[in-house]
Amino acid sequence: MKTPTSSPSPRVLAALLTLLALTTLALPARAAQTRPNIIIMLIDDMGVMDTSVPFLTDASGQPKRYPLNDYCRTPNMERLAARGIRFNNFCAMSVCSPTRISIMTGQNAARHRTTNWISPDNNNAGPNGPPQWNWQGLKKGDVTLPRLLQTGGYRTIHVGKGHFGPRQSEGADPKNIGFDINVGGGSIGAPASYYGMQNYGNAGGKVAKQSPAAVPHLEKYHGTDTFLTEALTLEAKSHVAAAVKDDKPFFLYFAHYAVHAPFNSDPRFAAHYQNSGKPAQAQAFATLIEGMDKSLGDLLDQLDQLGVAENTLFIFLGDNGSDAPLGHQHEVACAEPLRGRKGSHYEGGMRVPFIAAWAKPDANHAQQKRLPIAAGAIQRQQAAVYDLFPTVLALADKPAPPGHVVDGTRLDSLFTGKRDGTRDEVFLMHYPHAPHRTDYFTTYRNADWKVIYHYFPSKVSEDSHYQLFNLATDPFEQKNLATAEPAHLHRLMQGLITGLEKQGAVYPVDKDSRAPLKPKLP
Ligand SMILES: [Ca+2]
Repeated sequence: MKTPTSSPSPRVLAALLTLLALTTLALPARAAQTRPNIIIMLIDDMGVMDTSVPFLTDASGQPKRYPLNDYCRTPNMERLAARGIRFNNFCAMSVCSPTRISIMTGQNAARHRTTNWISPDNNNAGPNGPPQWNWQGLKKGDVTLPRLLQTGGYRTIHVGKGHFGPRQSEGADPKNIGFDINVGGGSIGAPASYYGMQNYGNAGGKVAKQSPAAVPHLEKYHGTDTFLTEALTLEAKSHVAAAVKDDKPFFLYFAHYAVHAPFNSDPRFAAHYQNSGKPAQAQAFATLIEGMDKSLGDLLDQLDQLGVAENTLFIFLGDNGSDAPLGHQHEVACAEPLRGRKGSHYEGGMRVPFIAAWAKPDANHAQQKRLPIAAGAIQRQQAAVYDLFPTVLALADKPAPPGHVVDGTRLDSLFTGKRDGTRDEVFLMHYPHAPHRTDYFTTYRNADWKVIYHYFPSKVSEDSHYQLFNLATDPFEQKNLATAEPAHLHRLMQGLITGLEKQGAVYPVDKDSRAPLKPKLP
């Protein structure tokens, strides 16, 4: 009887050794050093006013401070803004998942059809939402930014909130969409708790019951005083250090759970706001902002220490308008002086901070010559979240496959601080869902003008399908011109309707017949 053995025969061993030698020879020598590293740091529910960096400008284009700029403390954003360019007209979708999938695919939400945040356990189209909307989010075979960078030789690192698909779906695991590493990402859109002493919502120790919104993978911080933002920062730094040690170019998608609700006060920063006179929730929100900013600073310090800052493109942005708990959702309060808040159809719902910088500017560096970025500058031209995809891929020399439609355009020329007259100044935001702060609407911006189409007129829409604003003369949306400017209204509505059709949008449905309700011309 033959004795079973697990050792390979000498012939198999020799073949394996030959294969190993060939594989090693085939690797381009020191390829890693010629590729720039890329970091996208995405802050949840952070609006353009939630920072001490003034983004808005006065009539002459100079930065103008407002009271929120003096309330918030973000010294490391100030540091990053001094190294690069910030945009004051950068648009995101009005809620989480649509923006995140636009960053991953380069497509507008009307096209990828994840037009609402993804509720992990129930299809949240809304009572009259389109049944064909993409609740499932991203799938394994989809063309994504991390997948393309992964096949281009990058180590792709996901740290923080995913929110790309419902529970048990492929998109629930960032590793299914092109990330080599995933720390903290799943289907949840908000953490059960920011506190390590509460195990971030996981059972065990002081927490008896597992929360459906428990943050995964951070067991080593359970039962400690480590705030969630800090735990994720330590993990991000550790994976960046490992990539540099292995001489691998890296793509870090660092999507903080901060500053999304629950508004858990971060004890490290609470004293800074206790005499502010603001409500407790607003003070807690400010501590989440400051903790996020410390994280940014720690990461910048680490890039310096590792000696890779000159070769690292750093993109910082928010995923939708502010959720600061400071006042009424449709008034000038939460994102003052902008009107509205996360989820609403006003600018406060979709205007986000955006900064692009080389982590350490050096005009003579080879990669920085390929993508020059003005330092300390403000870009006032409009851009949006889907523009990141083509910009990053061009820098990484990894074009998207020809069959993949991209709505974004490269930001290279805007990064130099100049105006680009060839660029469309159009932003289409489609939200065919309810319930949220505004239900069932589409907004369309073209240069100075902005129209909002409301599928079901209500008090919020001033009892009309249409609202029209001129953002050049009325940036805070106080004067609805829908009646006074019929020609502009017609032109803008034409653009909105054409845009939705071109992108294959799906529409809310009629209450009775369930037929799709397409927007109507006035
Ligand atoms: Ca969000």
